[in-house]
Amino acid sequence: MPLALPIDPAQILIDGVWRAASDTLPVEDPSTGQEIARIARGGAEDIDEAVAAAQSALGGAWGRCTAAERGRLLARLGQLVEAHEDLLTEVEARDVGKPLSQARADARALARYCEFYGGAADKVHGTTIPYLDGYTVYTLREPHGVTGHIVPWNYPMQIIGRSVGAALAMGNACVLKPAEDASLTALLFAYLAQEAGFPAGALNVVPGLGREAGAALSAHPGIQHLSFTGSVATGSAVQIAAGANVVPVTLELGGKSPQVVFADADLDAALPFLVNAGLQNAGQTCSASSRILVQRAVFDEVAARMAEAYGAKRIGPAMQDPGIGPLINATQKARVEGYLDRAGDLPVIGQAVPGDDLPAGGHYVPAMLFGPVSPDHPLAQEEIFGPVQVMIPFDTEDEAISIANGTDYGLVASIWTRDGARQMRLARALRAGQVFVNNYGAGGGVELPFGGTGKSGHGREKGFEALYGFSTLKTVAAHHG
Ligand code: TXE
Repeated sequence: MPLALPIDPAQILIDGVWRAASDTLPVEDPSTGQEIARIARGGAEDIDEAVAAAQSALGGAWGRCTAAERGRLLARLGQLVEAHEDLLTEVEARDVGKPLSQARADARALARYCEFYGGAADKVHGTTIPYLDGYTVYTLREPHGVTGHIVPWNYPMQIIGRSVGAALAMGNACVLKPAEDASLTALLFAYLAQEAGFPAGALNVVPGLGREAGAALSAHPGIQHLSFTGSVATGSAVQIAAGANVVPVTLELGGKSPQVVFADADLDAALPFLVNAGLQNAGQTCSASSRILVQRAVFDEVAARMAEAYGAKRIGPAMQDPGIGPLINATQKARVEGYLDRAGDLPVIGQAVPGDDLPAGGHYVPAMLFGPVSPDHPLAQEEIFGPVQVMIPFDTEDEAISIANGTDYGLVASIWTRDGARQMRLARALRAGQVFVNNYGAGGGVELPFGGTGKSGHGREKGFEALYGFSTLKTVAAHHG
């Protein structure tokens, strides 16, 4: 069934004008494999135009907006997102195969990002600095200028909210390149931004292939900041391209995030987080918890209870709102199946298997829980980005820390224990941008600064911290005698 949209999804938005690109790309529904729309295949010339439009917006109506006016526009945009929640939910479910209730959570998060950054826009202050006699010194937080945003397909609405929302709040003009597999809600967001009254050129959207529009944006000399979320390989290429122009880059590159369960933990509280943080969005979550470290005394009990939870999961088309939907595309399916092959004879603790009645063209894979798995096995080291978790036993606190920190990544970690001193020790010892104590936030937390260490990337988005990342600091030293 074709989608009913208020815009032509095959168009790009530059300088407040929707227009066609020279070519288009198909939009596939991952639940069925069927084409449901076409989007623009933007290229280098479109990116040139979008950057030029953003530059002129900074010198025009957008650049003249006060912080309070930017905040009001974002708040209005958040209300429009809220009012269009059903549309955004359905479009996301069809476009990326995300089960309806999970797509709805993303639409709500997008509205909340607009609300949060709308409220924050006029609350970013500079400081005064004591200096030499006869001087007054103060700092100003200023926009970078034109910011580029390369967004992946797994949480389009949330990632647009956290990066474009914060960038607009600080007065940057944005060029957004959504993923070729997930451009529809980005286009709807841009449409709603126009409806909210954002001046032309404040937000420009050019869908297209990563190697074309994405590469052109990351190498563009006219941008002053780039925000990228995606794979390590592409993130590294993007950073190198931006580096040639000395453009700062924020990279969020996923992870292999552990949950560490001690024998004294409240297992009833932990269980839903242990399972859902790994299976949410079919495991295609940067902060998915794909490693479950369990103290040996309770390993069997946790394994049995997780196996039961896996058995209760249903895999199905996104529009039926199952626990687990399809993967985004055939490439991702093949990638995950490759890891399942590499599992070899690893013991299977639990699983959920796609039924025979699912649409043949959908990208469904089984959800698999393996264990005990050695910490150095590829399934315990590499980001799989599918509904696959490994369980790893440990004996001592030191061993748990060493296993938890023993990958190239460092995005999120959690600790499950009732021992307060241990909570504090591990919160410091774990190598991660976010540590949760007796809970886990996969993808959530608009207010919480988020980002990684090691191969998980650098820079922080979300929360108030993002406003510093999307601005630059000027120090003014005035000599008045
Ligand atoms: O990512 P890419 P892919 C990881 C996850 C997944 C793997 C591959 O492990 O299995 O990456 O996914 C754009 N210059 N994550 O291939 O290529 C692309 O158009 C500039 C983790 O989809 O990184 C899209 O908009 N841009 C992750 C974005 O980069 C380029 C989320 C991400 O695509 C480009 C997604 C280029 N040369 C995947 N090539 C997370 N951190 O959550 C592609 N792009």
